Amino acid sequence: MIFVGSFPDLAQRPAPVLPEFACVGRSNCGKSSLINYLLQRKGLARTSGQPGKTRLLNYYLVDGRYYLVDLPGYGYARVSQAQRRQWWRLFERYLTTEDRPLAVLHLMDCRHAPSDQDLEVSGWLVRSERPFALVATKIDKVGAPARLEHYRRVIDVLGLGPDVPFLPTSTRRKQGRDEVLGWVAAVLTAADHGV
Ligand SMILES: Nc1nc2c(ncn2[C@@H]2O[C@H](COP(=O)(O)OP(=O)(O)OP(=O)(O)O)[C@@H](O)[C@H]2O)c(=O)[nH]1
Ligand SMILES: [Mg+2]
Repeated sequence: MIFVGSFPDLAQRPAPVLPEFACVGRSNCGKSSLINYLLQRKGLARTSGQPGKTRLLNYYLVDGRYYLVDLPGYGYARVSQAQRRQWWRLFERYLTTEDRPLAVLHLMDCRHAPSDQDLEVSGWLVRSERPFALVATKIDKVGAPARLEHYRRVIDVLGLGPDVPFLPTSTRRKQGRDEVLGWVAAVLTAADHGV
């Protein structure tokens, strides 16, 4: 794994063009933590108890084959309106423009019901026909008996069908890594075979 760099906008993304797996989700939902966990490199992607930590598009090259991309979270109240609007536009363009091979990990903190922005992002993903998976984060924060109910609420509010992979994770308890990497591998294999 190589950290390729941080880029303020889409025009400056790195060459070569390789498949990108973007971690998207609300501010503080655990995107950077998931990337560290997937790459088994503590502290590589910057994480924080304070929302708004990730401010650029951060690219990590994995096995020389694909990029994991850490994006700023949406819905962070403590940056200016103008900054939030700028990120949201960047984000929409990134998810809806067809200029690069892109698959998306849409992360949701499993404790919370999806927000309006989560719904909007989910709608973009469905319409884009790109491969995407829903990743439930921080499952250690919900007791096992209540988990299924939380999962069901997220899936129902987003209105997703059974064809969308649902991947529960906990970076704290180290759960879900094999499932997420398995999905990434399956998407890469399908792309290799032109599926
Ligand atoms: N209990 C628990 N806490 C987690 C888990 N994953 C992340 N966190 C915590 O959640 C907080 C936010 O994590 P980040 O990875 O920085 O979240 P982010 O989505 O990258 O946040 P922004 O970059 O600010 O949008 C940190 O305090 C993490 O330690 C998890 O699986 N379990
Ligand atoms: Mg982050």
